[in-house]
Amino acid sequence: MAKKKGVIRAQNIVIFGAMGAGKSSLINLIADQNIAKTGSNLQRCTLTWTKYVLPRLFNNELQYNIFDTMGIENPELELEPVEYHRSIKNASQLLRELDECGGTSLLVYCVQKGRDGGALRSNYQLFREVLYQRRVPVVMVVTGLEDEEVMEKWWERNRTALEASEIVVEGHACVTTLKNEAKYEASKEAVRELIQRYAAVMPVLGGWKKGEGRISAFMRRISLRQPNPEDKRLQDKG
Ligand SMILES: Nc1nc2c(ncn2[C@@H]2O[C@H](COP(=O)(O)OP(=O)(O)OP(=O)(O)O)[C@@H](O)[C@H]2O)c(=O)[nH]1
Ligand SMILES: [Mg+2]
Repeated sequence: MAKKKGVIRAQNIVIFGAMGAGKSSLINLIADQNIAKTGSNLQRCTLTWTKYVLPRLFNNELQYNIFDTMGIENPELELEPVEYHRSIKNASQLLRELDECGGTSLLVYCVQKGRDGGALRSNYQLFREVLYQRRVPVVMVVTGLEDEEVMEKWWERNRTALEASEIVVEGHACVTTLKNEAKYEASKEAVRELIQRYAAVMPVLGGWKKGEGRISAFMRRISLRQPNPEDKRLQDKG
């Protein structure tokens, strides 16, 4: 089929995870430049997002749009009604924007060593199951591993706990995002490879209109319930 002139083909990638997990640092690692603001951000999580456009990430004609999102930190704590409604509205706007950009190719779950906020499963469920009903591939990137002799060991120690929490991902990378670390280049390559390998060639539409009902049902469910016993603690605390 002939290419339409002037149309930029793009892949949309959504980074999600708890507050402070290293999502923005991960975007800087992928881009190999400081484009996303990092550091403590005291805003409450109401599912807002920032879109970063990377026109030439790989040696191909695709543009990569990376969406840096703010997930739900403590879903077990009751959300203020105004935050609850804002979260639902923001999530459906995110879906709408992703649909308008052509659909989503990959979900990247960002987790940081030693920071288990207890929302591990809820964040996964929200993005993987509620927004996309398991139709978009999901991978995990674990940050903060510069002190591990072999970063991959984190995965070996924690994979059982993740599986017990029913967090299943297609692929993973164990990394550090810190530029002055010796493992920085290897981390960048590992994450870039993960994106190339797992991003769906056919992007998936979230159906934002239908999405609103699903999102509000999920938010209602998590704001009413006690901590999820299936949300297993990761072994790493260091
Ligand atoms: N040691 C270490 N610190 C990291 C790493 N990645 C991120 N950090 C630090 O973790 C903190 C949070 O990183 P951010 O990238 O801002 O995390 P975020 O998920 O975007 O945070 P919010 O946007 O607030 O949800 C910062 O102080 C980062 O410097 C890493 O690989 N190693
Ligand atoms: Mg951030």
